[in-house]
Amino acid sequence: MKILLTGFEPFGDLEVNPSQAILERITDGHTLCNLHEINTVILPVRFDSAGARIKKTIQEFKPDAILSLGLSDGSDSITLERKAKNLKQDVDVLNTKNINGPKLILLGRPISYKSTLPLERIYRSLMDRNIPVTMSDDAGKYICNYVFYLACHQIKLLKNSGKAGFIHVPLMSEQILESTSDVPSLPLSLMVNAIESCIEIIITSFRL
Ligand code: PCA
Repeated sequence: MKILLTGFEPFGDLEVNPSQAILERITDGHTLCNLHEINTVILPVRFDSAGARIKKTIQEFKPDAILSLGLSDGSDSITLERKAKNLKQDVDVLNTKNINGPKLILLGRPISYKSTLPLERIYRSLMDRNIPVTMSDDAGKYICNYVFYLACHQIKLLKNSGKAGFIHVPLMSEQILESTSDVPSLPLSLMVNAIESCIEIIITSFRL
């Protein structure tokens, strides 16, 4: 099975994006990577280049499933995104000033796409293992929602059985400074375990 995993480069004043750190650990030796064809892409946090890269990768690699990860700064749980909106808002991340009002991502396309990943099963599995997990209907209007929407759109064009979805992760405890220790975070190893089990559940969902 072909699985595309995507994460993001650091942005704003972040030195590490946990989505990238998690995926580097997974591709660094998990047995999943020997059993399946896994392609990991770390996307820039820019609408134009991230959009072009995700589209090209899906067209060339033709994945069966896409799992995209991104950081949700301030969150304290693994957040399973249920819905990608056809909306994007350019934001200057350094000044957090809106440059433009929201715009459609793709003209004449659905107002939203639903995640086609087995989110209920993933949710139950993480809950059973006491990993903080929530479901969300709002992936924002920034690059994460944009990549999520484009991935859902491209996989639909590619194959009917294809699945795509997005998971937001919190900051890693390892990157929290003592002076900001009240900022929510989760340990990297716990997030790596959580995402590995998400991938396993996605793979088995094709056999059901
Ligand atoms: N999080 C941002 C963009 C990149 C990332 O990791 C977002 O939630 O849109």
